[in-house]
Amino acid sequence: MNLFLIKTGAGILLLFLLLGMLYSSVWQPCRLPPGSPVPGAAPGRTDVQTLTPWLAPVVWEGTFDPVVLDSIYQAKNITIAATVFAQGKYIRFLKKFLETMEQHFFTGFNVHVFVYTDQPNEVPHVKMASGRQLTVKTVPTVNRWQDISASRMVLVLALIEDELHDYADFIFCLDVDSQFHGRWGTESLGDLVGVLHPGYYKVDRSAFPYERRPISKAYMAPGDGDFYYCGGAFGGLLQEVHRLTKTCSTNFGDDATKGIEAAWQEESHINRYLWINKPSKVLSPEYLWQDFKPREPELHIIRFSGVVKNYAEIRPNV
Ligand code: UD2
Repeated sequence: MNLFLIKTGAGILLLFLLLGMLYSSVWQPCRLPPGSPVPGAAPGRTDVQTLTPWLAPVVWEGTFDPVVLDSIYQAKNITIAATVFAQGKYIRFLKKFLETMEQHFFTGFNVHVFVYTDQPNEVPHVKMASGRQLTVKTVPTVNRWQDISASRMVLVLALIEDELHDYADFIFCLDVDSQFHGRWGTESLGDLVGVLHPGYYKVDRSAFPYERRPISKAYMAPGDGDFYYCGGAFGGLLQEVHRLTKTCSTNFGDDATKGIEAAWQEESHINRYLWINKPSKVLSPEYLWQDFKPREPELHIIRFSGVVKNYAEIRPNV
């Protein structure tokens, strides 16, 4: 009897051993050995900061796989809105902006561009691919460039509230005196997205041109701040950009009632906002370079860049 039990036990043990061996021989090839890259993984970068201290990615060429990202967002059938202001002599920049945007900005996705101008008849006709459209918004002529730059917040806020909330998912607000040179796509999407200013990403924080007067709502005390973000490009989810534009336009208005204007108008308010409300994604200066700057070695691609301009000639005031 005892011998029978021993034999049965050994038989069951052998059966389990055999099943275990069969399982591992069948499934082992499907497991990734330790350290294996995820399919489609980008090589990554070690020469630049690719993660903020609050764990937001800093997007540089080589840190993402565009094919993987596009397939994720294509399945969601998203719509991206973009705003651009072309008032006064800045209308001259619009054609190249729109033409290059068509080539590089979210190609293959639903895009709705809103052009704000005081010269609607001068808006160039640029052929757009299916799923992409342009709407012209006529605004009054303004005679101070500072007011044009700053009024964008109020108008973008109104656009989100009045028109976009029904159908757009993300929005980007961009300067018109710029051109696209390379892909600007789904890798840039995030809840709240700021772009590192090309003039300050290698500069000590103490030299950032934040608003330093405590009376201003854009005030940044010495030691405050993470990065210096540019005013010429920012974006994110509709509801996040709604919060940003609402806060910044209210703060800008509060400053105006006290008779002050922040050092860099809405850019100063954006910087204060993004210090308190950390962006979930930070775009490298690839996403807003400046043509007058020599190219730096860490810049493997320039996606969007401000053209060289003569301020004295194009601005309505000095
Ligand atoms: C910086 C910022 C800009 C804004 C400004 C502070 C970048 C690259 N640029 O650029 O976004 O924060 O500082 O106010 O970060 N505009 C017109 N007509 C005008 C003047 C301005 O349409 O007569 C619009 C246009 O879309 C232009 C934008 O306002 O791109 C910003 O004006 P800017 O380019 O003169 O500002 P700038 O170069 O000082």
